[in-house]
Amino acid sequence: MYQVYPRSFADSDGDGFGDLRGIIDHLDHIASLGADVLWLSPIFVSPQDDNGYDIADYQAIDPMFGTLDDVDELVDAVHVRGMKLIMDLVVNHTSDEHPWFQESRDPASPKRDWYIWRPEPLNWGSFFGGSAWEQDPASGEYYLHLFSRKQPDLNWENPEVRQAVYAMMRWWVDRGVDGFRMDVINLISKTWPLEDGVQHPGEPYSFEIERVANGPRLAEYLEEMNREVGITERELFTVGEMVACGLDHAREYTSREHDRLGMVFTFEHVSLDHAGGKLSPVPLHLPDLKKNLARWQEGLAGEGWNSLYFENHDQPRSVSRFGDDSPEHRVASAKALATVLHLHQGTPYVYQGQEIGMTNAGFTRIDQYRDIEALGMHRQATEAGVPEEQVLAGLGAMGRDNARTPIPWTAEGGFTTGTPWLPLNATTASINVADDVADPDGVFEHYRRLIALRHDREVVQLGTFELLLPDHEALWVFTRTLGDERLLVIANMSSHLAGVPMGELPSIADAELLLSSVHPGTDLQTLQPWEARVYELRA
Ligand code: ISL
Repeated sequence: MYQVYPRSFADSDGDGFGDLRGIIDHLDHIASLGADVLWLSPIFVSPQDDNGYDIADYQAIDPMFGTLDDVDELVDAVHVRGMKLIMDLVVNHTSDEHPWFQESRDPASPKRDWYIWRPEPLNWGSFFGGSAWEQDPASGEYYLHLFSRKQPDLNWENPEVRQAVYAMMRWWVDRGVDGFRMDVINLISKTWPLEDGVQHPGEPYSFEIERVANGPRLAEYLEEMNREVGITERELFTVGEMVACGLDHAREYTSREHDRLGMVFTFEHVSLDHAGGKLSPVPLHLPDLKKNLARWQEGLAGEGWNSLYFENHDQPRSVSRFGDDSPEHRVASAKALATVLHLHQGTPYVYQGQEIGMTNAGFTRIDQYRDIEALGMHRQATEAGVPEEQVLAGLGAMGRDNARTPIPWTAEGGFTTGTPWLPLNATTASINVADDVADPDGVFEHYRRLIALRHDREVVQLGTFELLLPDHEALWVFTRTLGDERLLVIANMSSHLAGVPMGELPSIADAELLLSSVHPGTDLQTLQPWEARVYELRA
């Protein structure tokens, strides 16, 4: 899967925002990587309060991105290249500017019940800071918005809402799209009756995610959606973004026994380094990450399907977060991270720019940020007395704009002829698509080989997984086994040399080296910084 975040991908008309024509012009970049599916973040009409995750018309394209004709052309261009195209389905909430919500504001309207209204607010906090309940002057009542106040939650209890969503999905499928990435889909069923949550002393709101996630009717809604849209029947691709989703939920919603979701997209592994809150990141303890992924590998084996990702438009750049983004180690660490991730079982996701090892934005002032989450967190934390340097350090490490800077196509930029909506990275002269793609030892070429290996070898797709040396602080070692095929993956996830305890690993005598992240030495006694190797072991 290759994810495109359209506003930052490629600008064809010089307005500073990426657009559909820009994607069409650069499709060969994605195809040459070997991607099978392209996921487009939202391109629909939107006030852009949350960069398009606040939709005012599901069946029209925001003029900043282009037209429906451009979408039709993109669908064809994707299909001609043997790929599939999936759309972002954002139906936990709409924009407050959606006509459905505008009608709903009138208590006498038949659409009043399409959203969630109460005479008095509950004590719930929203994901973006502040209360999750907003008073509407039209009636004096409060509506629920789990995200910004411009993202009112739809009331999925109402069958008309569900049918309207399914009709919209069918319309897109008839237009040629191959499936959907479903935004926070496990929030659509709430636990009724809605009640105040437990509030911790000193905290302005309650944040009990279990009141709003994985509600009692979720399975029913997903099965109904599957039936009504013909998801299984038409072999459509679905991935459900699931916050607060553990292994049990993942199994429940992706097991082949039911027609619910094709796969989940989960968060445990990207929460390990900010357990105390996104603004207080702690250094990653490698064994935690290895063991977490291993637990999901074992827990879903034969019983569900997971997405494999280190980056998307909500996460910082992985080479800055889990790797080493210094000039000396950036390329090798990007390749080592790619190697371990792509050799797990599941569907690997490459987020635009990851394939050339892009780094974090490097912002140091709040006026450089555009993201509603970053601005909200900054306001809330500084009001609560957190020193500004601390807030900026947190955002610098974890803020969502880190991954939203425009793609540097060339050393000069090449994203737009105008002024980009968010500055390009200061490193563009040295980290850009043209230079990386031309380098046979570049990050792109390494991703291309990993993807080719997965396409060629069933053991990568389906082999069972075993983590070795789970507590080792620098080495990430595992095997994949299918019948008599067996792969050994061994990576030094540190910026120093690492000795390998050969006696504790399967013998690599006669093994074939399939891939490595740096030019390998002759033996395996000592690995270079960020050296990752994939061996095929003899049975
Ligand atoms: O990134 C996050 C984890 O801290 C959350 O901010 C994020 O909002 C959450 O993971 C859900 O994400 C999805 O829904 C949001 C939208 O802002 C995100 O971009 C989207 O991926 C609301 O639609």
